[in-house]
Amino acid sequence: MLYHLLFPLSSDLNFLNVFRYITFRSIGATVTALAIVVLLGPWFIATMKRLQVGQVVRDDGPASHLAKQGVPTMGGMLIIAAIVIGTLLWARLDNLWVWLGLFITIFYGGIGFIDDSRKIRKKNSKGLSARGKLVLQIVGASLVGVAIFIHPGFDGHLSFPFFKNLRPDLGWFYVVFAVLVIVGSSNAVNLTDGLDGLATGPTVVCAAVYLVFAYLAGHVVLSEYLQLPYVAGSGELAVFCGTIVGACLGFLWFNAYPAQMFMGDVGALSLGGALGAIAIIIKQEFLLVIVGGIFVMEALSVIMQVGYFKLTNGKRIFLMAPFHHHFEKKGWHEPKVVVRFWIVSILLALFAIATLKLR
Ligand code: 57M
Repeated sequence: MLYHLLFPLSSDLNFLNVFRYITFRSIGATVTALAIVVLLGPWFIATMKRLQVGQVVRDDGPASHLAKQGVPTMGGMLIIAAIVIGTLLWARLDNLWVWLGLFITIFYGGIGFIDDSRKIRKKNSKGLSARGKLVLQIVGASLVGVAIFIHPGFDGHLSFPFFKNLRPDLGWFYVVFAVLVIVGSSNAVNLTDGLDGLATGPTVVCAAVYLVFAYLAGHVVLSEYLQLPYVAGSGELAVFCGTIVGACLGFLWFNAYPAQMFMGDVGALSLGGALGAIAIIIKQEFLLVIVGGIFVMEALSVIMQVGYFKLTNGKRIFLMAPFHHHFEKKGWHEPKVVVRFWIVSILLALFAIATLKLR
């Protein structure tokens, strides 16, 4: 909005020219989203406490988690508000990619909202059924996939880190692929969100890396130089990524151990969906496996554990899945598990950035 309001005045007021630059607006968006969450956080926590929107903790998990019963949850609503306000303020609003990012964030946030509120309102309710959740996630992701597919600039070629000349064309199957990436990413972040700051930290790292890649993918010269697929207009997604970085950093202020609030499914599903959609739009889907490696490992640990459990009639690979619980059960203190996972996440991000020069 600021771009549309202020940039046209730059012929008279030269300094307003700065609103032309994606870099400047991305920084503005990051700081705005961070400020919204940090400033409104105490009010939000107090309101959630007053409304008794507290976490219902399962009693079959690590014993230390029982103390988390009643911690205010659904902080994802604050994250989404910061992302939406930050994006509307700082991004160009004539950009389809920005609207798709906002759409998936709000749509998946809505799914999480229904799920969370059911769990909180009715004790012993498991929220939305797994199937119901999945169907809604597929509907939302399909709308994004179809919007990309019918866009005049659609290119169904995949791109891979390291193998820059390998570019198979998926054609219409790209829509199915988009659904797999968005739904998978959303659920993987959701599974990871089980310790204070565990999902928030790697989400900041992922969004920061995608901020850089979105900027490059939307830049004719730089994308060509780095042999990245050029996606016209995708640079604006850097602004959207900035709001995710800012909102999650702000949230971490309260979500760091010992957490004063959790994000709930409303936060985890929407952030994961947004990361998946960004990866699809800028055609860096496989990069998400590297930069979001923590989410991938968490999801794999569940698949392996459940598969092995069924095959062997009750034997386990990990002491408990998702595998952050495994380390807790081994006696690691919660912040130690979280910070070590962050370290791995940062290393993976550096590796992801290195793929720009490795081919
Ligand atoms: C949700 N939710 C947390 C919070 C957060 C298939 C199966 C493996 C699914 C999995 C599952 O349900 N995962 C998704 C994980 C929950 O957090 C809430 O949920 C939101 C995210 N969706 O924002 O609102 C609990 O996580 C802790 N937490 C923190 N700090 C945070 O910042 O400490 C969350 C955020 C909170 C809090 O304790 O209550 C969750 O873990 O429930 N299921 C599981 O994860 C279960 N695993 C399991 O059953 N494993 C089995 C195998 C055979 C499937 C096994 O290994 O034996 C565990 N979850 C829990 N207890 N709570 C098992 C025990």
